[in-house]
Amino acid sequence: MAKTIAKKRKSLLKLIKTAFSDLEQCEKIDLKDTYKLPKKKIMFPLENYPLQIHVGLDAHVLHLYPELPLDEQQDKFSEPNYILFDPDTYYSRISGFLRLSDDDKIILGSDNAEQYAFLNTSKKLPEQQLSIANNDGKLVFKCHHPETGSCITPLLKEKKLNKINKWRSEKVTRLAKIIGDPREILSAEEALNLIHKVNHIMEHEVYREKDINDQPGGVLSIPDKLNSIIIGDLHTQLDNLLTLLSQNNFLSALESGEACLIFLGDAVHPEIDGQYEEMESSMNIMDIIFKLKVRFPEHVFYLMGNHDSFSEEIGKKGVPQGLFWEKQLKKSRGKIYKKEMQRFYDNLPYLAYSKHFICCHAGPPTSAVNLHALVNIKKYPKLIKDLISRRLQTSNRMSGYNKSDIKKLRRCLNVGENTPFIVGHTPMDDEKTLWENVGGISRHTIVYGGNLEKIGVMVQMGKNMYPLTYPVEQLTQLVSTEVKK
Ligand SMILES: [Mn+2]
Repeated sequence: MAKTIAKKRKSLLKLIKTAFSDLEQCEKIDLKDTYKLPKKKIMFPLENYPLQIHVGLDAHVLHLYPELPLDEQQDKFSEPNYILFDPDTYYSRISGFLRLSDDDKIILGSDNAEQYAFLNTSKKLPEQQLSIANNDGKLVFKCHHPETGSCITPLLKEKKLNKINKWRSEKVTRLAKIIGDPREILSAEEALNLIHKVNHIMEHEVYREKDINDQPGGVLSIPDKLNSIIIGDLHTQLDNLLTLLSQNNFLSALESGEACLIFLGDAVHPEIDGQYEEMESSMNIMDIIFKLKVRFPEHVFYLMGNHDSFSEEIGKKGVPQGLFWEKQLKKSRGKIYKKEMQRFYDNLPYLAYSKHFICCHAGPPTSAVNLHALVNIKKYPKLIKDLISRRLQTSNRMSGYNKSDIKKLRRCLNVGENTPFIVGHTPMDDEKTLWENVGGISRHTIVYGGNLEKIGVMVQMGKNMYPLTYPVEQLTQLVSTEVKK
């Protein structure tokens, strides 16, 4: 293994030297390995090696890594991706990055607010300083202003080469300690114990005002400073959830109490053709979410979705999934467990918000509303229906919600008029997992967690919410293997 790496390194150096033989070498840094980019385009067939990039006059350091699956057995992702990030923040707090997918181009410059937030680049950069394109796995660099300078350096030391996946593997180990073997189905007794603990927490869940009957109310008022991570309908895709927890500093931020996970409901009931009746995966994912809730009672929240129910009306293509769900729970875990699940549903919040976002499963209320009614939502069946089932208004669906409903909700919650409104429930296509400004409504975002290829989430960093997307990996398998070690 070490030999192959050494060999690869050698051939890479050779490659770089060929590719950059006509380049002026950057004089500031290690002359052997660092190249100052000229104005003309440079093509660079980077394989599995990361690069360090110095951008602009202040030589701000960025890292460009190939995005590789954690499991070495798994093939590379279908398309060669790279991620660009600031190594100073990337490993230590929840932070953004830019993905350079095939045929993508990133232009580093002063023209993009998200770039400052993600990469901490200087605001003094020219509008366009450096562009990096991914052309079928080959990187094309173009430095638009050689006078302000950009350099690249290959990161060939083994420690750097494997840094991301080593860092992620440590999280898999921690995750395994928290959730145990995700492939192991709990016994009826263990499951009952677990849901008892969860329901005990739910009776006095933090950040929830009680309703007039002294029951947990419909609203979670999340502290502004807690970095919220908002996850759309998982529909039993456990790999998606575990992939997410192995990424960024999400797990560390949960452990340190700086972040919280907010599930937008509908973690149950597969959405895959031919699997609508299968209910074991629903039990399994709820068990995992329950384990997270017990481990992080004040930092994991689950909002009510329309599938979180035993109703005969809930289903997909004629399969009454609500009824199948009820039957499965009674059969595998007994009547008491089923009752406890109903109690869990009865105690769920419907909406979460802070100064920086509002979220719920489906849509905003479509009629007059106030905070008191939202807290006492159980008295208002129409309000419940709006929040967990209503979809966006279209020409074929006039009964849907619209821009003014979102506006009213912001006003009712006394938050700024540009506060992001984030929902799940209505994936817009099979390709993506996160859609912004849906229906032409600014800061109206839909997130969906059940896509088989990728998982997108809305993540709070400071005062803003940002979309981040990750390729789904077989983390259930990896965590399971880790437990058995
Ligand atoms: Mn739904």
